[in-house]
Amino acid sequence: MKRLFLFASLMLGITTAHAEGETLNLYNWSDYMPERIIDLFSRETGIKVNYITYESNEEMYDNVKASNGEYDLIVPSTYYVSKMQAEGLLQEIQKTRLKNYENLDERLLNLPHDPRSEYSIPYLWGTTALFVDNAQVKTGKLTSWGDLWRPEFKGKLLLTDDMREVFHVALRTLGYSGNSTNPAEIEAAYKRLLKLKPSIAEFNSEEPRDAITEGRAVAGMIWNGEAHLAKQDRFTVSYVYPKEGAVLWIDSLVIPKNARNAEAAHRFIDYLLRPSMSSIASESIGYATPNTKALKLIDPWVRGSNTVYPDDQTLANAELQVDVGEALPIYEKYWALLRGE
Ligand code: N2P
Repeated sequence: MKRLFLFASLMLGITTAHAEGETLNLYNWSDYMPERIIDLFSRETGIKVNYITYESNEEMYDNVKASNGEYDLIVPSTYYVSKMQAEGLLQEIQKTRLKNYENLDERLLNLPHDPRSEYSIPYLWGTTALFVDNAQVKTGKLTSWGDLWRPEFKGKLLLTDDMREVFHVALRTLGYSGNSTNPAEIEAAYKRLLKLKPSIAEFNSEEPRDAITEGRAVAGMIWNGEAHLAKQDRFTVSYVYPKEGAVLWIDSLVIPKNARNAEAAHRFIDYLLRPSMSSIASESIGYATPNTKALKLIDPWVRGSNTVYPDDQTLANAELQVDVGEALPIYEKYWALLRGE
């Protein structure tokens, strides 16, 4: 027994030595990859993971575009997968290297942003909807995005620091698509947002749940995973799907064309596709996994949560984000004006 143990640790030593010095530069949203997964991966492969964060697709895109191979793996939303692919910024994923690819739910593959799933592997998906701290808002329920414009919220709202999402909300209250490419509609949304401005306590995509748990905001818009975690700290918080429909998004793993360590990126993707790892991700950060086998391992308390795994009707009423193509500079212009830049 003792011998076997010695042998096993020698083997482990050899494996570690093999990849010693290797690094995977993971460029990802904040709070979007549990440390436990990174630790387990590094222990098994000897590859060190350098976790660098961004707070928005736009920030990530600018940095990847200007990069010189510094990023091996990134996690854009649908509309940046298609944009970056069209601009030649991504490399094809070698699916033959992914033993666990078959665990993925087919409904999240071959979607319009990557019609043959050649460049992206879904990591997590989720929603952006309303939250309210019922202990502090006593004037009736919040049921629609439009309720955020109530005068009582002056200086008390949290919004994600996310251009497309914030415009999505305003566009929906006007009855337009959250993916509008019509300049007049985008301008109307901007004017509507100007009216909301006095109510905005903060735009926060770094640690949005802190604004809730520390009492800086009493209502607003937030990602479902952040709401799931905030609710555990502050029981009076609820996550509400607005009647105009939630924002629906999918974030995927992609490898930049100029990545220095595409080999390690593939290994990490395959590692994440293991049901045991995918379920850790969903459970600990409160977003939904696209991994069918992982679903079965998830704590029923999380699996059964309508915040983390929205019901079919909520999903049918939500709108998936897509690329707005040439309308993007129009959004950017109004976003800068809104933010006072
Ligand atoms: C979590 C990031 C959520 C990603 N911090 C939203 N698409």
